[in-house]
Amino acid sequence: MHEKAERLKKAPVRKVETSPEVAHRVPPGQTITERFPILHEGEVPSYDMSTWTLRVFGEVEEERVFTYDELIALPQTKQMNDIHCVTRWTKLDTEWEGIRIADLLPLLGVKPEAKHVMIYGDHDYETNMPIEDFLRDNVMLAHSFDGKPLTGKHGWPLRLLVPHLYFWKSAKWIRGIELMKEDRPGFWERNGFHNYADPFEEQRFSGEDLGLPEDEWFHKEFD
Ligand SMILES: Nc1nc2c(c(=O)[nH]1)N[C@H]1C(S)=C(S)[C@@H](COP(=O)(O)O)O[C@H]1N2
Ligand SMILES: [Mo]
Repeated sequence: MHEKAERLKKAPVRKVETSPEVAHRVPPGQTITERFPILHEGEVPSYDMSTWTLRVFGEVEEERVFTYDELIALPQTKQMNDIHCVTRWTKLDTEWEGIRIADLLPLLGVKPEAKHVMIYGDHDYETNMPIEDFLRDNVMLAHSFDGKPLTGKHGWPLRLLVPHLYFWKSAKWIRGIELMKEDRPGFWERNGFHNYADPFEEQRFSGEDLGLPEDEWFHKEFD
């Protein structure tokens, strides 16, 4: 098992009071933060936007390679939602703008055989989910946070946003979307983390029962 999953299981939980008005929005075992912690593997990538592309392929009628300008020309949506990281922080009322997956995918013609998706982000990041989750109303390719373009550390130029699953499913620096007949585990899903990852069900880990994750995010870089 990946050492991150092992470490999280053994660590203590930081207890912070949650006010009663928002308690129903905070999944079990989570702590609210005003910060925006930064978590990823590897270096923040840099891009030449004249050559940057997003490839959508697999079980679609017509595969497409989108430039950034083509995506920005599509209908844009603003939304507010909460986000929940498996390292136990929850951030309420985060504001995003981008292109809804439900507006994008129909342009290619999704084949009925498409049941799952694999998301590809730099560098070699992969994460998977069922297609009905991917097509939910508030799942988007986000380019802005809090009214401003995403910072490099948070996924500029484009990241996935999947509010109803733990935040590792929200791949930063997204470059590809594969529609698949069969499910396949992504990076963290192969390394001790849950395949589906519903925060309200506390689906943190695969295999054994839940341990007590640490509050390691508290010491991470944030903005
Ligand atoms: N490409 C890529 N996307 C990624 C990751 C990564 O390592 N690479 N880490 C994931 C994890 S584990 C989390 S918790 C969130 C963190 O996003 P943030 O840094 O904007 O808070 O990004 C997710 N997306
Ligand atoms: Mo994470």
